[in-house]
Amino acid sequence: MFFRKSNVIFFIFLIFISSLTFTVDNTVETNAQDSNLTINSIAIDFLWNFTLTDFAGHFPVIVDLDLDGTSEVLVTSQNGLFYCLDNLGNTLWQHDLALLGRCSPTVVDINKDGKLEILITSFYTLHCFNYTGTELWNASITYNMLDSPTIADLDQDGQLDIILQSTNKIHCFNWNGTVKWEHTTLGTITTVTVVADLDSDGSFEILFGTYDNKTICLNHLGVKEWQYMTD
Ligand SMILES: [Ca+2]
Ligand SMILES: [Ca+2]
Ligand SMILES: [Ca+2]
Repeated sequence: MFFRKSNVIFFIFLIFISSLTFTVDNTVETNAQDSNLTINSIAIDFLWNFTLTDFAGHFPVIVDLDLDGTSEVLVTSQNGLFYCLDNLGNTLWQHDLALLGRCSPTVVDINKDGKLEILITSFYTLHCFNYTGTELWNASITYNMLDSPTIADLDQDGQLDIILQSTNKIHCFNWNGTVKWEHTTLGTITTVTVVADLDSDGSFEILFGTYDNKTICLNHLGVKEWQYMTD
């Protein structure tokens, strides 16, 4: 969601139907045109709103981050601020991630300790925060303006891996932010990555597209298996 104003209000809204009455005059009629459907009134109220200092960076993520039974809201603004709000719109914590790209955070228990972590990219950095907003680690990437990281256990060793596209690289990180492999492309990467076991051999492949009309398939080690030229 983008707002082209310097100050914007980020709305979290629920629709309350305070008075909604349908009146149907005919119960069993052979001619449907005789039906008389009347909506008397619908009232819609905003539950709360939260003012960002710039337009929204990308779509928000709503998740019970601290697993307490109520949802939190993760939202970014284009000037680099990353907010965690409670379910009433109050700021729980925030970070200034300079030059944030158009990315929404990915929420996952990346280290398998039973607590959720947040992965989010700024232009040159992949950040990992815990659920209280403390940065656990960060890792360098090349210029990133694309979407959120993809999470999969690529090598099926029981530990999650992080796949992230940047301008001309597919980055693969271990769960703790150390580099697993990188694959450099000739053309600018224009899509997010898709991970799937394409050939049903029990090993994952990674698919993405580039500006020079290629769809590229990597194996789980980051080695190119094939490419397909589109028109
Ligand atoms: Ca919660
Ligand atoms: Ca965790
Ligand atoms: Ca793995």
